[in-house]
Amino acid sequence: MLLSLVSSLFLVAHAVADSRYTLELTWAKGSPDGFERDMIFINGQFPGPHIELEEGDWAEIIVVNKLPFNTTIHAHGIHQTNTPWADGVPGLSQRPIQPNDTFTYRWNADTYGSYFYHAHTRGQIDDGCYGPIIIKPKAGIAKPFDKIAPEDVKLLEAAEARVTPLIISDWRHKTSSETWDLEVAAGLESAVCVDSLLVNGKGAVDCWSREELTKYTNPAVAPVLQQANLSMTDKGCLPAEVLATLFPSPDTNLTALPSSVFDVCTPTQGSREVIKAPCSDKWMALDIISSAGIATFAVSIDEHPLWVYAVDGHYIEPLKVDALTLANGERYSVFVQLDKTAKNYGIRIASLALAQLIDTTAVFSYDDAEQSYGNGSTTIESEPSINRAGDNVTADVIFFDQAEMVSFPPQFPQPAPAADQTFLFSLVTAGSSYRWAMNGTTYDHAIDNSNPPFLYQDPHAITTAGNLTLTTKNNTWVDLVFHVATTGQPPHPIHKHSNKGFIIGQGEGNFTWNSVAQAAAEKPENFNLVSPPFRDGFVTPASATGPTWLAVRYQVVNPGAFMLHCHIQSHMDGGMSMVILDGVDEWPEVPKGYMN
Ligand SMILES: *[C@@H]1O[C@H](CO)[C@@H](O)[C@H](O)[C@H]1NC(C)=O
Ligand SMILES: *[C@@H]1O[C@H](CO)[C@@H](O)[C@H](O)[C@H]1NC(C)=O
Ligand SMILES: *[C@@H]1O[C@H](CO)[C@@H](O)[C@H](O)[C@H]1NC(C)=O
Ligand SMILES: *[C@@H]1O[C@H](CO)[C@@H](O)[C@H](O)[C@H]1NC(C)=O
Ligand SMILES: *[C@@H]1O[C@H](CO)[C@@H](O)[C@H](O)[C@H]1NC(C)=O
Ligand SMILES: *[C@@H]1O[C@H](CO)[C@@H](O)[C@H](O)[C@H]1NC(C)=O
Ligand SMILES: *[C@@H]1O[C@H](CO)[C@@H](O)[C@H](O)[C@H]1NC(C)=O
Ligand SMILES: *[C@@H]1O[C@H](CO)[C@@H](O)[C@H](O)[C@H]1NC(C)=O
Ligand SMILES: *[C@@H]1O[C@H](CO)[C@@H](O)[C@H](O)[C@H]1NC(C)=O
Ligand SMILES: *[C@@H]1O[C@H](CO)[C@@H](O)[C@H](O)[C@H]1NC(C)=O
Ligand SMILES: [Cu+2]
Repeated sequence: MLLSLVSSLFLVAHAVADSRYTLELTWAKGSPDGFERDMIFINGQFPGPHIELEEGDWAEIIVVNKLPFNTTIHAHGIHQTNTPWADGVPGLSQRPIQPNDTFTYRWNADTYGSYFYHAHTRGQIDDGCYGPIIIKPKAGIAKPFDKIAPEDVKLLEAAEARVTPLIISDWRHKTSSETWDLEVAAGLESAVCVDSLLVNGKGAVDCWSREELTKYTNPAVAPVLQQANLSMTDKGCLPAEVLATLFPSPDTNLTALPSSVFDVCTPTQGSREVIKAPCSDKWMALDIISSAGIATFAVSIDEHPLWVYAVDGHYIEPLKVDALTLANGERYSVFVQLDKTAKNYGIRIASLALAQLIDTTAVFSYDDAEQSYGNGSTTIESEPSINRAGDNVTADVIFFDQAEMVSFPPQFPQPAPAADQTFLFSLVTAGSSYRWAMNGTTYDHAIDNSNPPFLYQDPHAITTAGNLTLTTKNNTWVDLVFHVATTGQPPHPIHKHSNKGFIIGQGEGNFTWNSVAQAAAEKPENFNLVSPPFRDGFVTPASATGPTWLAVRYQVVNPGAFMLHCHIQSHMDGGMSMVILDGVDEWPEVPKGYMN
């Protein structure tokens, strides 16, 4: 009996792991910004422990669910080549991990770079369930470092080997399920108003003065506020009344909102992350990762340009910038040259959302002659490149521009010149301001509990999800065209599981064509099929003044049931997700014993 149990365990594909991690999830009191609430810890830590792998390793990640609710863990950006059952999406690749259950994820770290793992059940990212994944590149792989500093290539490689994650997030004093319940009760997307921003799990509630709130109020929202005779709230938020006018909904009931959600700001002491920069290393590498629930950030380090050398875990021709825009789920790997006076410099993070003025500062601390890292103080004495609203303070501040990013090496990878199949999505709110849809139909969370999960079903027979599933054939090229159909939508950071895709075009106005080929024939200036950005997140342009669109092309190479969704947690929870059944003609057979 024991013998057969042991041998059947070993029949599971790739039972031999190169790297094994156990992640125990618990629900306990924590106060990352100085305010105590219930939250998720991983092995007692927040954020969770670093998972460090070598390119080519088989990883084994054992998740022990000590939470009082179901969960799953998704490795964001990991391809899951030939392991679609380890993708961590409830109802698609597995059944939820129930309280006191364990689930083991085994996957190959087939490409180097910066990734992260996070809960993929409802809004649990907003409860703190995430941690970084670092995959060290194989020896001998081509790197673009000579374009940064030819004389320092060895130092840059050494800095890359020591890379430090900088996980940036937003944080609320309500749990994700309380936030959802409030949205339902108020008929309003109250998740837009957060309490603090965190860097590596540290921050504080920092209430701005009325003068600052007035000074930094975005000119785009000023007229709306003026018309309502209102101003940004003490928390820096657009008042709920104004949001309710911008996103009218039959079920709006603002009396259901406690004043702490939009209005009252109560400062906390909190704490500040200090990144120690030893001058003697000459260069430092940071993996900047957004695990945000809602906000898009501007990120900058005072007086230090950032050399962006990889985006979403993929090398690019390095770009030297002063600041970058960081959307939910994105990763930027940057080098910082340690060539300035030893003292504390500010790492400035500001939300770019129109719905809230909020920022935070972490410390980039040089050692001094006595190796005492900024002399033990966290006082910052440096000149910012961006202000509290995330705008450049002078005209010469350079922001990372995705349109300029080119893969390295440049000849690889390349999109096919034409697609075999085109899907057109019409992104809208559906019925209420907190309900969203990828294409008219909001995601049905009953799918989370589908038994068996989609991957275990005949893909041709999956009908339960109605308008929410798409099918593709293996080894074909697919165009995804996202049409932001209504005015006033924020950028949507769309994430495709398993694949990276090429962002081949974008524009303003309605997408009135049937295919990219037609559109590109008429508007070649809106497309780049030669050296397009290659990413696993695709941010649609905001539709501030009218409709916009974004076109993405990807190759189906890994059959399985994968999610396509907005990475804003309240949009995903509100239904902005669909399922792509990739490669239905080569549907995989799941190793025996994998299903939970
Ligand atoms: C999980 O196990 C612990 C310890 O055995 C027990 O106290 C708790 O009730 C269990 N929780 C659930 C949801 O079964
Ligand atoms: C606008 O609001 C202020 C302060 O709340 C109030 O004093 C003023 O009367 C209001 N003006 C109008 C036109 O309602
Ligand atoms: C609005 O919310 C309040 C507070 O929760 C509740 O008492 C009231 O019944 C709600 N009104 C409607 C119309 O649902
Ligand atoms: C470092 O701190 C010590 C004690 O607080 C102080 O005497 C000294 O002047 C500081 N050095 C620098 C370089 O600021
Ligand atoms: C910020 O940059 C833009 C574009 O370069 C420029 O037009 C603007 O004047 C800059 N803002 C400030 C305050 O210098
Ligand atoms: C989106 O909805 C429209 C209208 O129902 C439909 O024609 C189209 O095929 C849908 N697109 C996708 C990708 O499902
Ligand atoms: C938790 O997962 C189990 C197993 O899939 C499912 O039966 C149950 O309904 C789930 N609970 C919730 C609240 O979704
Ligand atoms: C699919 O969308 C169409 C058009 O919006 C709608 O009539 C139909 O009810 C939807 N089907 C499902 C299963 O949601
Ligand atoms: C986009 O299409 C909608 C619906 O067909 C139409 O009402 C709107 O005027 C169009 N907008 C533009 C900018 O063409
Ligand atoms: C799917 O297509 C890719 C790309 O051609 C190929 O590498 C892979 O082996 C195929 N998968 C299956 C299961 O046939
Ligand atoms: Cu969205």
